[in-house]
Amino acid sequence: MRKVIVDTDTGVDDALALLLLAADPDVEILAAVSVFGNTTGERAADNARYVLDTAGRQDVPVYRGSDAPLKAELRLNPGIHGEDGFGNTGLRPQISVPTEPDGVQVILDLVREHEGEIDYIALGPQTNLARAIEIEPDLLQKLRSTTIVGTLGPALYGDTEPWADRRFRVSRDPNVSFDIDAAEIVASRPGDVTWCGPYVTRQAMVPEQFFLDIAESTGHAPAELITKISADYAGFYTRSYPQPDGHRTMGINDSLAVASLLRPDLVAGAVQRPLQTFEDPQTGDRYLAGVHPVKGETRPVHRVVFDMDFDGVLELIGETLRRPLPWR
Ligand SMILES: [Ca+2]
Repeated sequence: MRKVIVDTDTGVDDALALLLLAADPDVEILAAVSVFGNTTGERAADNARYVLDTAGRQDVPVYRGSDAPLKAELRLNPGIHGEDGFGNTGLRPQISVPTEPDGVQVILDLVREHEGEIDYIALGPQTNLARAIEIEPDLLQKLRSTTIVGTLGPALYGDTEPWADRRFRVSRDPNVSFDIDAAEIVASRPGDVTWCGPYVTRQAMVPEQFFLDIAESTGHAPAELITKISADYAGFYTRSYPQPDGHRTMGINDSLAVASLLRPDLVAGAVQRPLQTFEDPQTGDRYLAGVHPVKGETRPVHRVVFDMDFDGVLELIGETLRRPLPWR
């Protein structure tokens, strides 16, 4: 069994990613820990609880992690996942996730207990990881692996302004932008770390109809949950990324990172790079990207994914949502 900690700012694509983990018979989710991002930390925790309950996984514990960035001001954007992270559907679990124990302490305790055995997957800002690293500087080396949704991707040789590269303009990198200080802390530590950012994930647009068809043909609660919470979300994606035939579409960002962990064969391209932050002088936005090593490089090297087998990921999602409950 693969032991996993999932760190989530539970919005729509996080919900789908959580379902992939919850359905996998080879995955033991030791804990889901919330982080602010797509919504408040409080709602992120309750949404994770709701997703796991919907999947019949009441056995998976959810904890409250960080509610704000390390130093930066908390600025949420309700325009994509809604105020509640669930497309303003107002869905909530029967019992809200309590504020205690502190999710970061839970992470530290679990890593101590299962040193070298845990695959950590961060679907939101890297704040929980950074706070845990501040207490346990070798945290990443004590994890079996760390997979993070973030970075602009690997910069090309000689790129000194990655945001000027058209490839990077497909999207911003919300998770890193929310808490660049946390991202820098994580990027500065050695470990088996994989970054899978919007440069990859925004290539994977899925027609909303894909989910509607599965929900309608199976009537399974997890598939129905995704269609319920994604109506506004698909509206945002359809406006932002108009499709040639006008069909409604949506991103599945966090699922790609989960797929890269569960199904490494679906990673079509990745490089080992040190990471560096850049500041866009026009907007003041700061970004993290994998860069070519310099002579006598001393920075730790992490893995940056730049391509995936998107059809394979979609197949994995389809299989998962068509699989009848119970998943345990
Ligand atoms: Ca997320």
